[in-house]
Amino acid sequence: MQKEKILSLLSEKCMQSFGCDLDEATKQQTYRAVCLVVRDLLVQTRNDFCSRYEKQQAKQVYYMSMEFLVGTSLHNNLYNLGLEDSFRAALADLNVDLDDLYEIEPDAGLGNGGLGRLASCYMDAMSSLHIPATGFSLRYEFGIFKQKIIDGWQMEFPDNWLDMGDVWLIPRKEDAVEVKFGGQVHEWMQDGKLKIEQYDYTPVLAVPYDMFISGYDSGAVNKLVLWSAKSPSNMDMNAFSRGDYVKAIEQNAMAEAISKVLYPADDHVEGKILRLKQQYLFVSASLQSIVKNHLKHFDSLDSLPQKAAIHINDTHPALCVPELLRILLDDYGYDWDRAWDICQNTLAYTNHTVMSEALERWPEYLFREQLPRIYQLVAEINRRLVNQLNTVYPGDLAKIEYMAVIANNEVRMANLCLACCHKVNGVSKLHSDILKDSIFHDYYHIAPDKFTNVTNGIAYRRWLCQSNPKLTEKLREWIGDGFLHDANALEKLMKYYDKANVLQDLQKIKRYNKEVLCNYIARSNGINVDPNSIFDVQIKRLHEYKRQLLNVLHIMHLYCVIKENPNLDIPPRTFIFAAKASAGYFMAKQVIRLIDAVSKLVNSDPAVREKVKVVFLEDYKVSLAEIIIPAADISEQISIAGKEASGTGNMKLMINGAVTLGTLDGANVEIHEQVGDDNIFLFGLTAPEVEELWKKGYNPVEYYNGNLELRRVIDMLTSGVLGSRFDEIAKSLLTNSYGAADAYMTLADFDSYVRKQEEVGRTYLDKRKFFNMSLVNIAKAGLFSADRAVTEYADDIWQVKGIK
Ligand code: 26V
Repeated sequence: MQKEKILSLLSEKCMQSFGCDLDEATKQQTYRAVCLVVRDLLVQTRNDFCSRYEKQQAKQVYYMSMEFLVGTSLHNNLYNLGLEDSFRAALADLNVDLDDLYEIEPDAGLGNGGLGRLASCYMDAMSSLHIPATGFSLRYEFGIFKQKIIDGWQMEFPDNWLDMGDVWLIPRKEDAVEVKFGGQVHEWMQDGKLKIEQYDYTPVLAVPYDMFISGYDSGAVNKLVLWSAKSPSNMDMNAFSRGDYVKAIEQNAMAEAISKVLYPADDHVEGKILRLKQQYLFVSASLQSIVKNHLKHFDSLDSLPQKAAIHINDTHPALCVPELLRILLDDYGYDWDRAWDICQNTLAYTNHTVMSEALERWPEYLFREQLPRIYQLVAEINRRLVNQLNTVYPGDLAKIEYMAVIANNEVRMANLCLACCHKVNGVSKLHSDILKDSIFHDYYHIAPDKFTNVTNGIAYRRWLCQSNPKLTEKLREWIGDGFLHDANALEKLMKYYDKANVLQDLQKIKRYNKEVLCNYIARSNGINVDPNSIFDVQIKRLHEYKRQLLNVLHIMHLYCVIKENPNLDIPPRTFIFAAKASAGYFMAKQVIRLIDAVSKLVNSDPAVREKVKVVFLEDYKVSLAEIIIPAADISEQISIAGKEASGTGNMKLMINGAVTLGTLDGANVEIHEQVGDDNIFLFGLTAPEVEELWKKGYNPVEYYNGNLELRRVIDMLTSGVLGSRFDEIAKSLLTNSYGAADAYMTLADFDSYVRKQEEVGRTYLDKRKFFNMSLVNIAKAGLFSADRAVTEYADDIWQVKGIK
């Protein structure tokens, strides 16, 4: 597109939206005008795409997820449309730097971490692969909280993203649907058929907002539909007496509270009514709209499984099972067997965690009270399931109870999905094996064909091409443009494995990206960091199983070693952390406080700070990850083996040339398979060894007593040298007061980790060797593209095809 054309579109938009000329517009107005012009372009492409797939009566994917961690959209859309250069040039005429506009855009932080970002990566990939897809979620007014660290403590502040982020959303008020909460169920017979009606319920309106999702160099534009809760406005407020008026306003606020805020936790089920309401609102509204759309094009719901693949992203949308059943039975008069058959063949479920405290369960009374009709259906599903299990496992009450959907006064969402969906998958080989061998073993036994694996993938055009333009430019020079469409083509880089000039260029690019990050760190933390030091990066949610603590204990160990021997010859290191903790997660917040204390100790000690620096970057989010990742040398993936379902940060770091320092957990296993022993730093117990050690009886105190280096750092926690004491952390490692001591085996893996870190240091001294490793990591990262992952879902689970 010519820049003149762009300028005229921008002028028109500016006048239309703000009543001013483009050259008088503020930066914010220019930003909005640019977004609106881009949005119009997406609308046109989308219309063409829709008419093509509708004509072909193509099957569609409906991706249901409570979270989509979209991040920013302007850069991504311009890049995908191939319009970045022309917009940059047009804006330059107005003395506007496109990069300044990028900075204005807030992240759409509608997710907590890996699960939400994965959903967004998959939407991008489906658009790039021309697969017709709609994502469904909630339009949270407040996304994931903004994090500040004050005196070492994490503080949470509201994220008012809609202020500027609303430009990408198109409301469709006319398509609002009603969702019913509470009340009673009335059942009666009519013409020999059971009739059902819910009465005295509280209605809430769900209003859809569309966000368009572009694909790379693709004629396909899909959309994300975000539901916003509204109180039905058909009550005449003025007609109420004063008391009722206040009550009406109160009800208004209660209805609208449903989509107010994203739950900022990914670690612990709390059984809060509001979260159940969020889930039902978005599930019910989405299914109503899917059904309506289907009936616009086909004459009955019999063909739903042939035309719609509904995907349940973790258990959060598991209410899809009873809600689809309800629609088929109550609204369309299907009998149970036929309705169940349609549900089974339409629905599929992905599990994203084995942590039992994160597997969703609802108190039965609360579920029944809020969703009376849905409860009846879940109870009937459970009754039939238990009958069936009684024939497979006669008399094995313990097993049947373990597999039941309702037991111990709780409704278990994972079992609901397992009982119904035609496919269930884990997100890495190891994780899928653990599902089959352990947590879902009994379901695997009765339906082995249901279970499959799809190893996660990333939208690498965002994580490599957009966030690391220098590396991308060089890759195009070295291996051509093929990798822009096909990530496997990155493998061509292998032919330069030992080419000195290529390795030097890789080093220069890394150095450049490190300088960019240094500037960011100087601005945000006021710390000067040496871009020649090793950038050792651990960025992810803060969770005990991810073991940020192991990383910190090693830094404390380094501190001691340097204090002991100030002339120690080691390459300088910068340890970089970024992580949000769930607001109510005490231990996680203690670990942040510890990182903060260690960074103060280390960075202020003249004998140490030349060799080691520690930086905690506040407010980790997609757009911050995009700055950190291109600058990383070492990717810390150090969870206790068996607990990290996959990880996707590991993939983003790898494709940017960082070398993994990790355990054999999640997708690290496949990363290891790709790069081989020589291009990864592996340490620690394997998943079977962890199991074995639990069985044998794990006693962290033995490690503490048997390892002087370890003992020294654990003692530092309680000695006061860190400025304050960290008694709770020490206690959680050594004593059995709540749960097992050192439940994540940090002490067991400490020595192995420290020795591997020493090897990392030695290796880095040989730059050529290190950048050999870095090159192999980039070259072998193609497997982890979301295009590959989505293609596997499309072929094996959804049975959908891209549109020609
Ligand atoms: C769980 C819960 C529990 C109740 C409170 C709210 C809430 C919100 C989210 C979750 C899901 C946690 C699961 C999760 O995020 N898993 C991550 O999924 C990534 C994508 O598959 C994967 O790479 C990570 O290893 C996995 O931890």
